[in-house]
Amino acid sequence: MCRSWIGILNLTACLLVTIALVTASAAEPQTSPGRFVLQYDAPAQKWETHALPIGNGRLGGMIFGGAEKEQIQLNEDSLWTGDENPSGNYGSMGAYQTLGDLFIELPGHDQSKDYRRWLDIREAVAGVQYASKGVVYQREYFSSAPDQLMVIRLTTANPGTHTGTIRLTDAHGAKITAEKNRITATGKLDNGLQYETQVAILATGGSVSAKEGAVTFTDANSVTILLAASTDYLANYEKNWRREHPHQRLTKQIAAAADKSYEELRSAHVKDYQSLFNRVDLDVGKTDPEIAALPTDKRLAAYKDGAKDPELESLFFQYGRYLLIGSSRPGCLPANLQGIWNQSNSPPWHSDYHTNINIQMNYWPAEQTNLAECHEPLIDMIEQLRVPSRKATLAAGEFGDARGWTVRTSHNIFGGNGWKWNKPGSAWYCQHLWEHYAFGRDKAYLKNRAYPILKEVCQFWEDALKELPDGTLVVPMGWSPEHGPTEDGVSYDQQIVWDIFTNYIDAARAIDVDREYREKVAGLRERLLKPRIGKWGQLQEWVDDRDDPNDHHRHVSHLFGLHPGRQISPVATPELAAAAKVSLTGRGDGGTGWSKAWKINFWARLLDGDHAHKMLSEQLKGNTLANLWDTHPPFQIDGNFGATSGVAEMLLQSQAGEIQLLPALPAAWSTGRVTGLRARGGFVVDMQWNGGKLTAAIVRSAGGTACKIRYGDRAVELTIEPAGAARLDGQLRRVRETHRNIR
Ligand code: FUC
Repeated sequence: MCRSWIGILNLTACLLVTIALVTASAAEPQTSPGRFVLQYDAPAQKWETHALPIGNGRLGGMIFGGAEKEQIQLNEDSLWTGDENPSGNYGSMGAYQTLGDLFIELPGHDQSKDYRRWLDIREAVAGVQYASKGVVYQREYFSSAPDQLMVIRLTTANPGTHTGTIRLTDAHGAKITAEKNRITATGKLDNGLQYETQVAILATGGSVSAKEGAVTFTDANSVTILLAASTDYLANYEKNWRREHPHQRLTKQIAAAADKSYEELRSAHVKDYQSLFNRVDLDVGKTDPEIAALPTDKRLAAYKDGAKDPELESLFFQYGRYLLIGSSRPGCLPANLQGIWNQSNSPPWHSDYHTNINIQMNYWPAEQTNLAECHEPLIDMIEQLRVPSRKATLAAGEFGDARGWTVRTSHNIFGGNGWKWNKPGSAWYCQHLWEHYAFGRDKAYLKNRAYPILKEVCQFWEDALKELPDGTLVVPMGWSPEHGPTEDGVSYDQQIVWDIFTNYIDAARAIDVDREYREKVAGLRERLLKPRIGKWGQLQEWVDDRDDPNDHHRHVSHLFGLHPGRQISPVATPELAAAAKVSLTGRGDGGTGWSKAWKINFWARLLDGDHAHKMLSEQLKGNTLANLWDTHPPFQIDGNFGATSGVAEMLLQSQAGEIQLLPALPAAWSTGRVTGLRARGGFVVDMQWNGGKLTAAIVRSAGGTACKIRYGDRAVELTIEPAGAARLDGQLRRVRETHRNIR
C-alpha cells in the first residue's frame, strides 16, 4: 500500500500527513527474481553485449565482473568535447566521451568456480560471486545518488584473503597519481573542460599502500572502493557552461562517504533508488521457473526460440525504468543516445542528443511510469538551449526574422547544433514541457517555466508558417525524417505544429492568460494543412499522394499525431486512425530497435494489444542484447525507453481526455496486475485483471479532479476528493471511495 502512496506524494507535497493514516493492505510486491534480476554464469567479454550498467544519473559504470581482473568502465555525463559551435558543423559538434576504467587485479583468482554475476534492479546493486581455492568471494557495486559516488565492495567469510591491486586508467591521458590509499586522475579536454576522478581504497585488516600510480592491498578481510568523478561543467549558458574545478567537491564527497559504514552507504542508496523504482509494479504472468532461473543470455535465447516468458517482458519494462533512474536524475544532464554509458571517444552518432525521435523517446516513460523527476534534466536542458538556439536559428537565415527558435537534428550539451535543421524540433521539445504539467498539474511550473517557452515556439511558427493562396498554412521546405524530398507541408511538420499549438492553447487556458493570443493560435491551428488519406487508404507522409506501400523506412514520422501526439485517435478521428493503421501495416514490423519500440506504442494507441505485444517480442528477439540493452544496432538506449513506454501505453492511456483502462491488453497477458501508473490530470492508477478482463481498479487523485474513466465501451464520470481514491470493479462500478486511506 505504501508503495502506491509514494506515487501520490510525487504529485503533491502536501500529503506527508497521510502516510501515518495509511495502513498496509494491498499485497506486497511479489519479488520473483525472474522479473527483477539479470544474471550470468560468466564474466562479460564484451562491453556492449554483456557488461552490466550501474548509474546514479550522472556517474556510470559498466561491470565486466572478471574474477582475476575486474574491469569497470567509467562515465561522467558532462565529459563532452565540442562547444557552442553556432556554425552547425556536425564534425565539430563534439562527442560524449568515456572517462576511463577501474581495474581490480586479484592474482590467483583465475581458477574460479561456481561463478555468478548479476544486477538486481529491485535495489540497483550489481554483484559477483565465485569460489577460488576454497574461499567464496563476493562483490557488490552501486552508484549512489545520495552520496554522489560509486561504491564497490569485496568481501569473503575468510579473514585476510584479499590481496590485490587497484588501477585507474584515464581515456584522455590525464596524469594519474597514487598516494597512501588514494588514486587521483586530473585532466583537461581540448575545449578547456576540466575533470577529475578520485578513488579511495578502504580495507579492513591487512595493509594498503600506493605504488606507481596504483594502490595495493594485502591480506585484507574486506575492501571498499569509493569512486567519485566530476567536471567543471555547469548546465548554464549565462555562466558559459562552467563552474569551479571539481577537486574540492570530490574530496569532500569521498571524505563524507569514508566516514560512513558500507551498510550505511548501501542502505541510503537503496532507499533513495526505491523511492522512485517501487512506485510501479507490474506482473503480467508467471514464467516456468526453470526458464526464469536461466542466465539472462540463455533465457533470451530461449525466448527467441519461442519460450513464453512474461516475467522477461515485465523485466524488460522495469529495466527501462531502471535505466532512466540510472541516467537521468534531477540536476544531471538528460540521457543521451546511450544514456550515460559509453566506452568510446568517438561513439556512434557522437552519443549525442538527436531531436527527430531519439531523445524524445528516452523520455516517453518518464511521466506515465511515475518517474516525473527523471524528466527534469530534459526540461532543464530545453531551458538552457533557448538563448544559443535563438542565435543559431537567426544566423541560419532559413527562417527569416522569425521570433523564437528551433534546433538541428542533433546537438551537444553546450547549445551547439549538429547535423541538418529539424524544423519542428523545438515544438516537439515543447510537448515534453507540456506533458510534465499534464501529468503533474504543477501550475507554478507551467506558468513560470514551461509557458514562456511554449509561447515563444508558437510565435516561431506564427512567423515561419507559409500561407498558400487559399489561406492554408504549411511548414515551408520540411523533411520527413530521414527520407523523401524537402518540400512544403510534410505531415511530420504539420502534425507537430498542430501539437505545439494545441499544447499552447491548453497551457494558456490552464493558467488563464493571454486569451487573445490563445484565440489567434486556435485560428492558426484551424488553418493548418490537415492530415490526408491517400490512394491506398494510407495516411499520407507528404502533400502529394506518393507514399510507396513497400516503403519500410524505420522512421514513421507521419504517424506522430497518433503517438506521441494526440491529433489522431480511434475514438476522436476514426478515419484518420484507420489510415494510420494502413500506413503502419505498410511500414511492416521490421526496423531498428527504436523503430520497433515506437511501433509498440503505435499499436497500443490503435488499441491492438496483440500487435503491440508482437512488436515487443520482435524487439526482444531481434534488437535486444544479452544485457537487455536495446540495439539499433549498435547499442542505442532509446529502444529500451520506448519499449517501457509501449508497455505502459498497452495498459493505460489518457491522451484523449479520458483515462482508458487496459486499452490494449494482449491475449498473452491474460492475468496480471499493475500498480502506480500515472494518467494525465494528476491520477495514479492500479489495476488487476483476470482472463483478459479487468477485475478491479483504483484511481487516486492528488489534487481532486473530475475524470472520465473508460474500459472498453463502458465509461463513467467521477469526481475524486483531493488526496482521495475511487475503487472500481470490472464493470466500472464504484465499489468504494475514500479520502486518504483507500484500501
Ligand atoms: C536517427 C535515426 C538513426 C539513428 C540516429 C541516432 O537519425 O534515423 O536510425 O537512430 O538517429
